[in-house]
Amino acid sequence: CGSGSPPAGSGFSAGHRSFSSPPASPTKVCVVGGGPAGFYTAQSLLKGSPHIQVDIYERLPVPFGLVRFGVAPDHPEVKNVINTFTQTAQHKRCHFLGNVHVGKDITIQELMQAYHAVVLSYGAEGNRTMGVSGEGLPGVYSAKDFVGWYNGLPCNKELQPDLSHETAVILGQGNVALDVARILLSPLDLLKKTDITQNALETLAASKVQRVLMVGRRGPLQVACTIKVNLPRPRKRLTELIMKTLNEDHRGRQGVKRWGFRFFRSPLEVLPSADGSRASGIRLAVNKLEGVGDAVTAVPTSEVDEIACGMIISSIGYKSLPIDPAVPFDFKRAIVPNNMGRVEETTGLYCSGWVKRGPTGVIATTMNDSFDTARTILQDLESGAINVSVSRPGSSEVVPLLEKRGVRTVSFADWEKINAEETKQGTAVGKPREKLLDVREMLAVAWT
Ligand SMILES: Cc1cc2nc3c(=O)[nH]c(=O)nc-3n(C[C@H](O)[C@H](O)[C@H](O)COP(=O)(O)OP(=O)(O)OC[C@H]3O[C@@H](n4cnc5c(N)ncnc54)[C@H](O)[C@@H]3O)c2cc1C
Ligand SMILES: NC(=O)c1ccc[n+]([C@@H]2O[C@H](COP(=O)([O-])OP(=O)(O)OC[C@H]3O[C@@H](n4cnc5c(N)ncnc54)[C@H](OP(=O)(O)O)[C@@H]3O)[C@@H](O)[C@H]2O)c1
Ligand SMILES: *[C@@H]1O[C@H](CO)[C@@H](O)[C@H](O)[C@H]1NC(C)=O
Ligand SMILES: *[C@@H]1O[C@H](CO)[C@@H](O)[C@H](O)[C@H]1NC(C)=O
Ligand SMILES: CC(=O)N[C@H]1CO[C@H](CO)[C@@H](O)[C@@H]1O
Repeated sequence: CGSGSPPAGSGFSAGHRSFSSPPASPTKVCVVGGGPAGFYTAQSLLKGSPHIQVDIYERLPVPFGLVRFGVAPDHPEVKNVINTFTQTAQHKRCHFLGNVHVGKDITIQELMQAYHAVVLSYGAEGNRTMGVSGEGLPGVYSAKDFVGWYNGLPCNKELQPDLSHETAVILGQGNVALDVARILLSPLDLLKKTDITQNALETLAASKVQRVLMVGRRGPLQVACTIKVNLPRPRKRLTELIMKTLNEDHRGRQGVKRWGFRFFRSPLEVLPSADGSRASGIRLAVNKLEGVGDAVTAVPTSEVDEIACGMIISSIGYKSLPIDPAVPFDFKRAIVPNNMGRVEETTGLYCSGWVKRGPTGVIATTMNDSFDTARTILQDLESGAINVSVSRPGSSEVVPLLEKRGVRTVSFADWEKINAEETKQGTAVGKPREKLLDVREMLAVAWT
């Protein structure tokens, strides 16, 4: 990832007749969200035209989205894309403005007035729900929260997952489910050299979880289908997981850790403990398959199955949420409805990444679709669909407006102070970084 090249510049840039009459003032583009989609869209726009300036607004004081808060700590090589994103952020026509919650601190309409074009790249911050009774019982977690917890997402730092029971059930068999299973079973010696949070390490050290079952509604042949973007890789990762858990001795932990799959099972009900205070198991419908190929669906039979467990992690997918009432939203598909990245019914508004296509796909998929959106924007600039003859103030209007509302932004240089602090704290304990978990603490470091 990260090595792909953006689309060639449109006629809007050098080499075309329009170059002789460039816009009087820079073309100002605003990107909402500092994850892979935001950075790849910015990168591609900057390369595509010398007249474009890009401001990236990010809710958190720290950039990179799921590369920081999603990608598993034991896969550091995946995070190398951060180098490319850093180059983009340091580009002279790019600015990062962290600590801005778009939709709350500033509306999309205000951004659209200040910029020639606005790109929504704010990802998928919700979780799909199972829609079964008992889902809200203590002991049931969404994979999104569990992942956020071990990766240091500020809003998940208080999760305190209860790992005092022997069996954990993960619902779903996607790559996130695999990540969670691996973190639950990996030897501590391996994890403690990663950027997993200290808090998660301590909780995992005291874990009694011995057995992790990954439950899927369809069969073994459909597992790969959910990740069909890249068939050999998930197969390889599955094999790696099997080898890892079978071959390693789990020093310092009781017994032998086991994991396994349960196929053809859909959640029916989370079973409460006798006193009703927490989850103690899950009741599953036994399914049969109908249809062919990718369209195979699971249909429940009258048969049911129960698994006793002390922990249930629902890993059935992330979900995008609406950002602002003024922006169209398709609640059924949970995306911003768009045509090649152009948000429906809203001139000047675009989208890329998970909020554009839904919460599936690896970083390379997100890179490709962000390049596609950038290409669409460059086309609209060239065709005049975006009117650049009026100059726009960009951040020179937005930043004072934010200040008036008591919101102070975090620049990329500010983030680099946080980065240096985290790296320093990590080095002291033999980790690549120790993440700051608290937004206030991040801000204090950023603004010293
Ligand atoms: C647990 C997990 C592990 C993964 N592991 C891998 C992996 O190993 N390899 C791989 O290739 N892919 C992996 N992926 C997939 C990859 O992370 C996604 O393809 C990619 O991150 C999607 O990019 P995005 O920019 O659309 O969303 P995100 O990465 O979620 O970025 C969205 C950004 O928008 C910000 N934001 C949200 N709301 C607002 C707002 N209102 N105002 C301002 N900013 C806002 C968020 O804080 C975030 O920084 C993983 C995904 C998950 C969930
Ligand atoms: N290392 C990596 O490359 C990596 C790591 C993590 C994530 N990612 C990527 O990030 C994306 C998100 O991952 P993900 O695991 O959240 O999503 P995913 O791959 O779409 O997997 C979701 C799982 O939930 C199941 N599911 C969905 N709705 C369900 C329901 N109502 N009841 C029961 N089961 C249900 C799906 O089953 P069905 O198949 O039957 O729909 C599937 O097993 C994926 O594209 C993934 O490849 C990549
Ligand atoms: C991204 O696009 C390139 C070029 O079109 C293609 O070769 C590659 O397979 C795509 N990758 C993904 C993950 O979609
Ligand atoms: C662009 O905006 C200017 C100023 O409002 C206006 O005069 C011009 O007609 C517009 N051009 C197009 C193509 O809409
Ligand atoms: C496990 C689970 O489904 N967790 C949460 C997912 O998101 C909804 C809100 O959208 C929460 O109510 C669930 O608790």
